[in-house]
Amino acid sequence: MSMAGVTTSVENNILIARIENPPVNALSHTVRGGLIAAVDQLNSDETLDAMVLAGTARGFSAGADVTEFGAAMKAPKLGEVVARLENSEKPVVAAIHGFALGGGLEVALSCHYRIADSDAKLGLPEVTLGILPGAGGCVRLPRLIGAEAALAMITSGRPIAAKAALQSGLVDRLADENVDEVARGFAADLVESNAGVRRICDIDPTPVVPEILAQERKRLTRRYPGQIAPQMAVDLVEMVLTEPFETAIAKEAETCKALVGSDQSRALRYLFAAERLAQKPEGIAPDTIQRSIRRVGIIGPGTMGCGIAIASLDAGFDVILVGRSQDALQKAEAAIDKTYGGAVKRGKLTEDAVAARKRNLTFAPDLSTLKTADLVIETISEDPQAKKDVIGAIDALVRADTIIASNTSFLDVEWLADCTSRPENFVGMHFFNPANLMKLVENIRTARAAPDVLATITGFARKLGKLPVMVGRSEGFVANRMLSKRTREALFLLQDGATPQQVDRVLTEFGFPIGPFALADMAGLDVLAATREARYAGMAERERACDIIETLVAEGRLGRKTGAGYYRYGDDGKPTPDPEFASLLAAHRARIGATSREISDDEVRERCLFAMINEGAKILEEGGATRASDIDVIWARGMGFPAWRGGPMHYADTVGLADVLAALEKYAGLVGEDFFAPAQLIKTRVVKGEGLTSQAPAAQRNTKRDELV
Ligand code: T1G
Repeated sequence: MSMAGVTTSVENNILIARIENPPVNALSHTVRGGLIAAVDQLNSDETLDAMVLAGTARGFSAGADVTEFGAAMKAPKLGEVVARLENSEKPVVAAIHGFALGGGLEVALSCHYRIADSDAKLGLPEVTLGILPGAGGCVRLPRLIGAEAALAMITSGRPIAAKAALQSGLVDRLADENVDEVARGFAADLVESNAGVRRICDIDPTPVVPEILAQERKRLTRRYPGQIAPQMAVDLVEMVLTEPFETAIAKEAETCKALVGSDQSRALRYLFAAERLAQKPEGIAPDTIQRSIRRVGIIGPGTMGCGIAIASLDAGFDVILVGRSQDALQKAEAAIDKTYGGAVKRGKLTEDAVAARKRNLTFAPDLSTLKTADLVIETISEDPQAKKDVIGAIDALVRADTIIASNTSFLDVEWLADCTSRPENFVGMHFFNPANLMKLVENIRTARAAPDVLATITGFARKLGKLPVMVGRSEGFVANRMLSKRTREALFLLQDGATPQQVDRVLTEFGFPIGPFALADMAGLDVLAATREARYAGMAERERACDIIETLVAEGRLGRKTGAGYYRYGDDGKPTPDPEFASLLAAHRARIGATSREISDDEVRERCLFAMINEGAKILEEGGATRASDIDVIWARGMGFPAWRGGPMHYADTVGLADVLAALEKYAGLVGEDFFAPAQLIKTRVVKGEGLTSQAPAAQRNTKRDELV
């Protein structure tokens, strides 16, 4: 028998119900209906003794259907489905392969037994969407595996491996192959031994000492500052330990429902969709056939080149790393060995795995070895002429269909494409340092690049485990271009009367993991001074005169590495305010004739963030990004913008774009037209009553109408 979303068949008196809702078996309305029908069939047909509930294709189930979140959930709701499964009179065995996530795991928890494929992942990722499990996960999991282990899963949102699930008691048995078969055998044994049902609702929760919950609250405040869902998870689990099962289930559903309507959840759900949309760059058909990439050439064995080499080796590619001298190549090899050595020490990789990767790596002192490369990434220093020469030389050497990518951070990609005879096969791939760890990659679409080349670099970056976002031609692309505006304002604020500690505090309170000045000290002020020098020609007068970095470098204060920069660093490596810096700043103010005034925290926040938002809007209107949501993915997933605020563009809409515009106009008067003249796009959208992330009128966008369980 088949019901849309769940199919059933019978084998030896055992009902096999299969969730079938590609791609990830989300628990949409039809699946929920199908699950109820399956339980009804099991309990009404006397010839049936037990049921195996399995998934299909990629996994068991990825949970509630996030595309249904905007509307009231149609009956049967998920809460009803899991109650019906748990209350079945005949045993139900979940056969989990691939993944059981969120509502998917809650369905499995309502089954009486759980068998998992040894490669399966089980988790409650709701917190990453700003909500909490709302169909019994917070109530059943602590009863089954204890409050502490349950809290760890609920508050981190991270799935656990099947083996760990077995150890904690979350699953009853692992299957090395064919989990459905094993589950069927398990069900047959249950019937044979008359074992009957075993419901989690009948387990009495084990109390937990209050200190553990208090410690957990403190840890979560530090780990997820500003986020409400993780804190509420502790309250929920505490409640679950004392309240009767049914009351706990009702309170859990209420909490989840309230969170779905929160701004934080809306922002995180927006990002979930934005991240996936970013993988489908505009103008490239999803079925575009990608070119085959096997061998990757990397030119420039510096930090960036080595990082990209490691990422490529880790993903199983052959890598040819080209450097100009043996000395440079030896240094590169030492750096790569050091990274891999660290991974072995931490137990992340075995010696054998490292040896296998190194076998795929060739160090080459000249370009000729690149003839066989399918993709060549150039990572030499940002010297325009040197880049031009190297790219021209690669072009003359490699196959006609080989893709050439430049890792430039701010050079004009069209000008670089002109150095080749293959502009259709030339793109930018902007990795971030350290490239083996940082997930974000800005792929740069050149005007003449072929669609299959763009599809290929998207696919290649994904294979490296990166999050690629396609951006357009624009100086500094999206991340660095917007960051430079925040840096500029942070420095202007120092001239106007703020301190590094105030600016850093305001931005970390906003949710950034680190403030701009502590970050600058970490990056090295000499490095930032060099970037400033490169940008000097394009700077306004006030920016040129704001030479605080140069003063610090001249004083030998290069940041953390010299023990002083904007802050002073003791042996513990912690930044502390430094009176010497305060005198340097006072001298700087006196020299340029700046008058210092009291700066409010609101002004710090608005100037730093609105300068970025304004730049983001300019990037959009110039085609440097095709979607506001792509900019948000870059910032929230790659640049530390608090994800629960959705990214800068989404945040502007939350504040209200008209208010952002009014503030920009105010600061244009206060700081200067050069710096705060509002982007035309913002003005137009405000006139139309639209936001940056959506064409829909603000009132329509902000309706609160979500129901889930
Ligand atoms: N609902 C609807 N669509 C989903 C979905 C979901 N839960 N999960 C994924 N998709 C779509 C996704 O948008 C994409 O679509 C395609 O599936 C492939 O996904 C009551 C409240 C399962 C590990 O948070 O973690 O249950 O872009 O590109 O990298 O307590 O998707 O192709 O059109 O991500 O292989 C909790 C979220 C829900 C799980 C697969 N569940 N999903 O990763 O592919 S809340 C989650 C994932 C809940 C209950 C509550 C991953 C994955 P498109 P993908 P992937």
